[in-house]
Amino acid sequence: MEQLGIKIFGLGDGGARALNKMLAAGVGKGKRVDFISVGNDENIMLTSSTRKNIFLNRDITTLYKNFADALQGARLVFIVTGLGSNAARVAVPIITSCAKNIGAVIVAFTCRPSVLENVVRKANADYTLKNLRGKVDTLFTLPAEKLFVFRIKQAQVSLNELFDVADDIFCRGVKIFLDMLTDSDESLVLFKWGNATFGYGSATNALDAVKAAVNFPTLAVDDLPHASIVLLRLTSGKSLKLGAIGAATDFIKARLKSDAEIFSQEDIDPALGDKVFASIIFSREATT
Ligand SMILES: Nc1nc2c(ncn2[C@@H]2O[C@H](COP(=O)(O)OP(=O)(O)OP(=O)(O)O)[C@@H](O)[C@H]2O)c(=O)[nH]1
Ligand SMILES: [Mg+2]
Repeated sequence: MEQLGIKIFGLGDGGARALNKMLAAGVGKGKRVDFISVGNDENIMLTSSTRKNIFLNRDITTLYKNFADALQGARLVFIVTGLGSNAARVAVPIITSCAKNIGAVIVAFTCRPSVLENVVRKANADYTLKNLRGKVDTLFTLPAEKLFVFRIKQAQVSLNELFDVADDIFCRGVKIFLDMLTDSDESLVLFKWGNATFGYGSATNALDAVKAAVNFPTLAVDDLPHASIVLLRLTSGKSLKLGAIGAATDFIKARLKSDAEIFSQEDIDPALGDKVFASIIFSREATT
C-alpha cells in the first residue's frame, strides 16, 4: 500500500527550531514526510536543516502557489508554531485553505505567548487562534506559563530555555501522532480531536507511566473530567500483562465522566527495554 503523504510545517523562528529538533530526533523516519519551514528571515531558514523553505516576502498569488505546491500529495498536515509569530499570521490562513482544498487532515501544535512577551505577539496570537479554530481538525494550544513548571528548580529561567521545552513537547506530540498512523486513510480518523490536549510519561510499569502522563505539567488538572473522548497509548519494551493494562485504563476511567469514551492501544518498542511509555490525548472544551 502506498504511504500517506505527510507535511510538517514549522512557522517562524520557533517553528523552524522545532522542526530541526524533530529531524535530529528522527521523527517521521520510514514515513513519507516533508519538513517545510516558513518565515521571513532567510538567514535563519537557510541555516536550518529542514529540507524545504517557503519565504513569505512574496506577493500573495506566488505564496498561494508555493504553499499549494508544497502541499501536493498531502493527506495529513501538521502546523507547528508559536502563536505570536508574524509568519503564522500570514501563513496559517493560506495553509488551512490549501490543505482543505485537497481534503487533507490538519493538526496544529501551538504555543501561546507568555506574559513576558509584547503586545504585537499577543495580537498575532488572537488573530492566528481565530484562523485555526474550526479550520483545523485538531488544535493543541500550550500555554507558555505552564512551561515554567518544567524548569522550576532553576533560579533564573530564560525565555529561550522555555522555548526549548516547548520544542521538545511539540517534537514528542508529532511523534506520538505519527506512531498512530497506519497507511490507510481510515486511520486519519484518529487525527480529528477538535480542541485537544495531550500528555506523556514513562515509568517501569504501565500504571505509573499513566499517572505520569495524567500529571503532565501542561495538562489542566480539571480537563480530564470534561473530556468526551480519550485515547491512551502504552508503548513498552516487552509485551504488557492484561492486568497491567487494565489497572492503567481503570486509573484514567476513574477520572472521567460516565459517558466519556476511552480507547486504548498497545505497542511494543524493544528500544524501551524495561520501560513503559504512556501517552494520552483527549478532547477538551474551548474555554480559552
Ligand atoms: N517553540 C518555540 N517557540 C518560540 C521560539 N522562539 C520564539 N517562540 C515563540 O514563538 C512566538 C513567535 O516567535 P517567532 O517564532 O520568532 O516568530 P516569527 O514568525 O519569526 O516572528 P517575529 O520574530 O515576530 O518576526 C513567540 O511569541 C514565542 O512565544 C522557539 O525557539 N521555540
Ligand atoms: Mg522571529
